[in-house]
Amino acid sequence: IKRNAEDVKTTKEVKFHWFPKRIADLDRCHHLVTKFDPDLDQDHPGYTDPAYRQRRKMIGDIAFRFRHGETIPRVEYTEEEIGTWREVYSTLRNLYTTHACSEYLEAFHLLERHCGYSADNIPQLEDVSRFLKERTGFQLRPVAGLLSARDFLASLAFRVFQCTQYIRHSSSPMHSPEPDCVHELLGHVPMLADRTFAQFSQNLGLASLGASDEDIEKLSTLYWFTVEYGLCKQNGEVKAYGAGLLSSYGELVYSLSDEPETREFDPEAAAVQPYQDQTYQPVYFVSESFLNAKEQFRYFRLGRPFSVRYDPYTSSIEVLDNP
Ligand code: HBI
Ligand code: FE
Repeated sequence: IKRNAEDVKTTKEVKFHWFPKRIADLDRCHHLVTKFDPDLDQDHPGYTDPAYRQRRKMIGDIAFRFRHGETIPRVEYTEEEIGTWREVYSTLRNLYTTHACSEYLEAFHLLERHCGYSADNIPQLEDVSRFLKERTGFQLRPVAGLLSARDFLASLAFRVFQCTQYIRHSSSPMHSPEPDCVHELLGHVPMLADRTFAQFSQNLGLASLGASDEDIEKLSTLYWFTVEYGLCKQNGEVKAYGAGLLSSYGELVYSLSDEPETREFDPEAAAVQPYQDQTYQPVYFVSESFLNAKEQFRYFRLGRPFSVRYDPYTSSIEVLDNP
């Protein structure tokens, strides 16, 4: 993305990008990436379906109009949309018992009990956001599509998860080239209800504030191999915790089979590992635990000339100079 001159501030002759300091500044972190947009990407399953594109615009408008602090408007999903959800939900649910980590399973059951998670209902973002806020302080805000890595990571620093509200095209229920509510609600949300995982996510976000483009690329890649495609050890078995796995039947089965290569998680290695957004990953990283991953990340070095601290009382960032 292009940024104009006023987005680049100078201190001590070091330039760094503008970044949000208060949680309401996230209203400015809305730069979308058009890579998988159904209006522009000819391979998108909804490209030739004007009704789908119209629906996407309607739901996208909720996100464009949304400002921090507002209630997230509810969407009345159509029978067709609920049908798509039902197909993915019922297929994946059977796999979770054997393939998902225990933290995921625990949260998933709570979401079924308290948050309208079921095969016949697409949960509302406002209800899920309230649930997360009570569990870990995370909250959701609606977003209209794939966000720039910089804006997406910045929101994590405030324990805000930018969440799509539309659903994938009904012609391809088991796959979507871009994030949609199936991916967010079944992949990300249960993990954000875990305290240690929530802290790890926020730490990735804090590290991204004001970072160089190169460091944003490293943090995104690290995010990719942990939050999206991470595996972990539990009672001598390997389980999935990555959202890209937990929202994809095919890759969830594949990642835990003996086919792919797996390596012990190491942040320095994961941050520079080439990744795949069109097909299954060539390699997966296995963490001992989230606590372990979080501790390892403390020693991850970036080129930023200052550090930041989050003040939870005011939901704002303090910048600390440390030469
Ligand atoms: N945007 N809406 C949305 N959802 C994501 O999960 C997401 C994103 N933008 C970037 C991103 N994820 C990551 O792949 C990293 O680049 C941070
Ligand atoms: Fe994701």
